[in-house]
Amino acid sequence: MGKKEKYSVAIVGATGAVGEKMRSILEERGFPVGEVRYMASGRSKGKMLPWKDSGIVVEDLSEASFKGVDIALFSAGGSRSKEHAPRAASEGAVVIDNSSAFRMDKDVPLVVPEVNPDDAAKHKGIIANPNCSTIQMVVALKPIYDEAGIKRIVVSTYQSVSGAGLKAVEELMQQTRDFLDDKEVKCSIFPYQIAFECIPQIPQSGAFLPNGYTEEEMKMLNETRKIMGDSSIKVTMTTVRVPVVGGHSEAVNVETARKITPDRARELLKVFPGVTVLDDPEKQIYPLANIAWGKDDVFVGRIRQDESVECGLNMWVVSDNLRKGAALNAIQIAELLLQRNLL
Ligand code: 25A
Ligand code: L14
Repeated sequence: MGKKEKYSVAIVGATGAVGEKMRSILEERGFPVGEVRYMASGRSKGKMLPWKDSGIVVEDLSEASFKGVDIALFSAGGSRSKEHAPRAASEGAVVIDNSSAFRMDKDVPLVVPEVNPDDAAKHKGIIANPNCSTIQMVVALKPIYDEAGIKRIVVSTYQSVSGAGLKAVEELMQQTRDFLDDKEVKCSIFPYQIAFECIPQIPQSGAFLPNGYTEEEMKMLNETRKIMGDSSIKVTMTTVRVPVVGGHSEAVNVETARKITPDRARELLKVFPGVTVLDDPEKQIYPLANIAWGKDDVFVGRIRQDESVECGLNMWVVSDNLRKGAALNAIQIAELLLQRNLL
C-alpha cells in the first residue's frame, strides 16, 4: 500500500478505558485520520461517542467488516483479539493489538518505538503492543542497556486500578466512600477490598501459575527479553495492585555488566526520547503517579547506586499506564508505520 493522505482507523474496544484514550490521543496528535470507526461488544451497539466535533455510532465487533480499514487498534481483551484480529488482518487492516494474545508469537513484532522500532518492519498484519508495566520499564532501561549492558533486573510494581478498566476505577471510588461512611464495602472486580489495600495478584481474575507467579509477572520477564532482543537478561518481579486511580509506579533494581554511575545514567536518560528525569532529592523531587497521569513521558527518579553489588543501580519509574502503557504507545506504533511506509 502506498502513502495516502488520510487513513481509515478502527478502534476496537472504543468504549473502554484504553479505547477512550485512543480516541482522544488520535485527535490530540493530529494523526491523519480520514474515516474513524468505533467497535465494541453488542452491549454498546448504537451508542454514540464523540470524534472531534461530531459523533460516531459504535458498531458490534462481531458484525463489523474491516474492509477498507487501514489500521485497527484493538483493546477489547485477549479473547476478542484472538477471535477477530486475524480476520481484520486478512480483510486488509494492519492490527495493532493491545492485548496479550499475540505478544509472544514469533511472527508478531512486539514494539516500543523508542526501544525497538526496527522490529515493526517484520510484521505480517499484526503488531503487538506490550504490557503497560513492561513498556515503562524498558523505556527507562534502554539507554542504560546500550551503555552498560544488563545482567539482571529486580522489579516491584505498584499498579493503579485503571489498568483493570473503567469498572475497577468505579469500584475503588465506591469502596473508598463506603469505607469512610462506615457502610458495607462490596467487591466485584477485585477479590479483596482494594481501597486502603495492596493486592499482590494481577490480573485480579487470573490464576497463579505452577511456579507461583502471576501472568502479569511472567509477561514482564518474557516481553522484556523479546523487546530488548536479549534472552540472556535475567528478570525477577512482583506485581502489586495499589489504590491509585492512574499511573503505574515501579521500583527497578538493575545489575549492569559494566559500571555506570547515577550521574551518567541521569545524563543518558535526560536525552532519551520519551523520558523525563525528575531527580532532585534535596528538593524532594521524584516521580509520582499524580505527576505522570495525563502525560506522555516515562518519569524516572531516585537514581542511586546499588551498593550491594559491583555494578548496579536503583530507580523509581512512573508512567501513565493508559497512555504510554497502552493507547499512546499503540498510536506511536501507527505513526512509525506511516513514517516507514510499513502499512
Ligand atoms: O480479560 P480480557 O478479556 O483479556 O480483558 C482484559 C481487559 O483488558 C483491558 C480491556 O478493558 C479488557 O477488557 N485492556 C486491554 N488492553 C489493555 C491495556 N494495554 C487493557 N487494559 C489496560 N491496558 P477496558 O475496560 O479498557 O476495555 C474493555 C473494552 O472491550 C470491549 N469489549 C468487551 N467485550 C467485548 C468487547 N468488544 C467487542 N466484543 C466483545 N465481546 C468493551 O466494550 C470495552 O470497550 P463494551 O461494549 O463491553 O463496554 C461498554 C461499557 O460497558 C462496561 N462493561 C464492560 N463489561 C461489562 C460492562 N457492563 C456490564 N457488564 C459487563 N460485563 C465497560 O465499562 C464499558 O465502558
Ligand atoms: O497485559 O494493570 O496489557 O491490570 C493490561 C492491564 C496487564 C495488566 C496487559 C493491569 C494487561 C494491566
